Amino acid sequence: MNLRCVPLTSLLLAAICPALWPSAAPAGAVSAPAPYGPAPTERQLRWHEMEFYGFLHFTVNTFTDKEWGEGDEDEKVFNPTAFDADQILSTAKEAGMKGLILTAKHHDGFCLWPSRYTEHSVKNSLWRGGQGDVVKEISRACRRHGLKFGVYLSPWDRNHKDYGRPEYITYYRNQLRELLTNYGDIFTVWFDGANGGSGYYGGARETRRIDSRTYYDWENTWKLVRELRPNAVMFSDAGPDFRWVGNERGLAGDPCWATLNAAGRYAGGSSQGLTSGERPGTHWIPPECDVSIRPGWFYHASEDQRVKTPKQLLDIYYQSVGRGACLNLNVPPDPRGQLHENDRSSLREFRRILDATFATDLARGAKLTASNTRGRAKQFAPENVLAGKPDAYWATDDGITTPELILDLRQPATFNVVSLAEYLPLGQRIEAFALDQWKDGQWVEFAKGSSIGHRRLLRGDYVTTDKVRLRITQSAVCPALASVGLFAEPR
Ligand code: FUL
Repeated sequence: MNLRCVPLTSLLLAAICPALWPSAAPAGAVSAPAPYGPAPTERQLRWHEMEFYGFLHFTVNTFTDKEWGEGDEDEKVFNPTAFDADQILSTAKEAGMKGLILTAKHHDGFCLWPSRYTEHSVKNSLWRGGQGDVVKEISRACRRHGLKFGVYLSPWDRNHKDYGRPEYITYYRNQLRELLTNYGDIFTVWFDGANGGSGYYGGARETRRIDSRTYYDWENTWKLVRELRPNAVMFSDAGPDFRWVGNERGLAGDPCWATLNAAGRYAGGSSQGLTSGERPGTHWIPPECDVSIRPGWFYHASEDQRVKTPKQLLDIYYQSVGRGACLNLNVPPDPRGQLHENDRSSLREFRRILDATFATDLARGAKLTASNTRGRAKQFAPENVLAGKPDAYWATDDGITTPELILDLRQPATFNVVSLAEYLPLGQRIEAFALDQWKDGQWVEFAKGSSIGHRRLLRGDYVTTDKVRLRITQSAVCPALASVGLFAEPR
């Protein structure tokens, strides 16, 4: 092709048929929208992509049938009869989890790894003759099965004699250092907000209260994590990388903003505003929904018949992942050191339904018409929302905050789930939207919402139509929409 002919050809085509050649501007000539408000870091973006991962609550409680150990448990009670990291990992993988977070130490202070800073660990248990290391086995199994590995290290320690004193902070950081240097890559460190109270405390058996705002000196602990594992994201009630959603039922708010006003917040502080986030917010601190597949966080045989059903898990999924949060689903190993069959079968069916739902995107191949495209540039064309490319998005001109996008499906399709996603590097921009179906010669609204963020799933009655219209009804600045999908749950 004669390259010198291209501009002329472009102009001619654009003049004759703008619909076929919407890119009046040469690629790159139109600038991208300016980011709005706080935006995610690279490590936060990687975390958003995970969407669904698991929690493993496992310690002496698994053998004493408690939820919170006192700290005075004999190490010998920890004795899984058939510990099998591969059984746990293959279950998590089949369920679609992208990572697992292990309670390396829960409030009882018992360490699942042979820490050199305490005797209260697996090294004094009967399991594997005191030679075992659960952190090592789970972290290695994570790598074998392609899942990321994360650690939970309870700040509250009901065993340690120094808890409540400055010496304990040194102990805590020493343990963190062990976990972050001896077990390979770590995707997250999970800092629990539950703090202080009665305990064994090296034999003192008393109640110790701490000031959660100052005692832990979080700033310096966060620094240590950044230094040792710069790619790891940190959780607490207040971030810094992702936040607690404010309940343990796995439910994000509606709306759910990824942003928060960070000033004055700390782990163990007020949970006000955590469920819905705050707009526009000073920081990007998106929510994680943590919830257990059973009533308790630890395994109790008495709860074997109370495992959440696939339907309950799906409802949680749509109200967590479907509202732009990540879902952290706890699956507690039993005294064998394996996941119970009831939990496994519920997870299997949950996954089967999700896979069947998202196998076919009924919007693929649709003809798209937007009321506005930024600079009429191909780079920001509406087709980007169907492209499935992480860096492509549809954007409008600055000042155009209520555009419309029509998806002509070319033939009738039946769906009950709509999936939307914003292009996160430019911040959370869209504040309200509505969806219409073409029905009996007119547009009829069938769903509406406010926040979108990383992913918004609207699940409702089945709709059969050959045309769908998305109306952005409020946006702080011009929207940047990364994807639109239409899906049908199996009936
Ligand atoms: C809470 C803890 O007290 C529970 O035992 C559990 O670990 C949950 C995830 O966090 O704060």
